[in-house]
Amino acid sequence: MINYSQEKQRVFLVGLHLKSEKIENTLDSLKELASLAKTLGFRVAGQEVQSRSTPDSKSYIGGGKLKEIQKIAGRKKVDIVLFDHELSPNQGKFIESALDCMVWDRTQVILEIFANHARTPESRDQVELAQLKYMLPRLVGLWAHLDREKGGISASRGTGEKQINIDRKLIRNKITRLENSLKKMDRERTVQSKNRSSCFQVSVVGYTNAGKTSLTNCMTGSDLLAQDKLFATLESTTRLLPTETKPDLLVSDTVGFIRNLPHNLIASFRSTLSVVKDANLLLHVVDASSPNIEQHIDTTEKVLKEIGAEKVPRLLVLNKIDQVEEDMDRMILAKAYPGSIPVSALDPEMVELLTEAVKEHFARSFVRECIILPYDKTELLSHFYQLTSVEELEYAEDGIHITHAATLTNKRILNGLLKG
Ligand SMILES: Nc1nc2c(ncn2[C@@H]2O[C@H](COP(=O)(O)OP(=O)(O)O)[C@@H](O)[C@H]2O)c(=O)[nH]1
Ligand SMILES: [Mg+2]
Repeated sequence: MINYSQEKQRVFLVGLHLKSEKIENTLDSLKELASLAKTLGFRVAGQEVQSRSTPDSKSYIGGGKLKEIQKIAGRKKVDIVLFDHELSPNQGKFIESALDCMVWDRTQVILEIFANHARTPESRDQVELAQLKYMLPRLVGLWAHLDREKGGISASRGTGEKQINIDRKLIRNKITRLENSLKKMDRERTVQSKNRSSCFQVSVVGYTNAGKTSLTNCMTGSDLLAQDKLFATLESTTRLLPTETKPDLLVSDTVGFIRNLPHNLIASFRSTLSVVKDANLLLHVVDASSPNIEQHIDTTEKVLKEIGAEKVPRLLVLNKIDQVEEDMDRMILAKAYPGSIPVSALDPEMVELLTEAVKEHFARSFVRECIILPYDKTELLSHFYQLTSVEELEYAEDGIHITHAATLTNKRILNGLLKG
């Protein structure tokens, strides 16, 4: 595979402003595309925005604007033109031949970043699967030159078409292989997560670069990679949050979201994101200092819905509050997002308050009770310590009186053990 990142490609950004939408959204999204491009090591040579009521079915931005961009791209010696939208295969082909230079859409940019950042065999397979699904309908045109070259010789006509069919078959086979291998890894994870089902699972979710990894690190005393970079984390990592009560709390750091996250990518990452769907609590982290806070929250909520996690209880965490300097601004935020928790991942005392809030959330689901453990079942005593917070033990005539607090799930597990 070509490593575009090292070539310091010069890129030019193109956005379409739909007249029914706010221009700020288009500009914010373009700004984000610029950061995505920089994450890939590209140099941004400029940008253009076209306003239309609907995208053009052939050229997306309209033929006139396309000509204009072709001239600018030539003048600025642009290597790749990046469109801030997902282009259909036909649009991509048409625009590329009109501009006479390489054209990428937003999906391709995001896929490339994911490919560069994937570290585990699972995430590499997930990204490759999404890339192949993206490529499959776009093969047409790739081999068209074969037909053009041999166009005059009737016996060879269709060579390109044949090549496309061979490629399609190869890609489909590879897709099946990847899907099977991912299913296998998913089954192994299910076994692992069953082992953890007696614990509380907290998943940290939110927009990319909101500070999810930094917060997870500070809460659990870990040293996961946190960077001022989009999509530094692709894998879900689970860490133990030490508490005085049982069950233990597990905190999972996950991949961040972004607007227009390619659908194929979400589908591929569904198994990694199962820690989100199966969590007992979501910490939805937002960058409180971002002017686009509202849009970031909406995007995250949309993706949560797409992966079936909309019903999981959540706490909204307003991170990077150290960057919100004015008291007035902090007050406005507190009022706009009631129940949210302001925090700075750089301030351990504030993070401690967040940890307390998480524990408090779970404390509400604890039930206190006293159980008599007969002396012929004392081997179960260790399970009480594992699954509940044991508050008092009294060795009486009829057995051990254990006063403890437990969640309903763990009570059910204990009752099963006591009956068995
Ligand atoms: N000022 C400030 N910077 C933060 C805070 N939390 C994270 N960051 C920085 O924001 C960038 C992204 O953080 P990271 O944890 O990787 O974000 P993630 O993509 O959500 O996991 C890093 O450069 C962090 O150092 C915070 O509370 N305050
Ligand atoms: Mg991260």
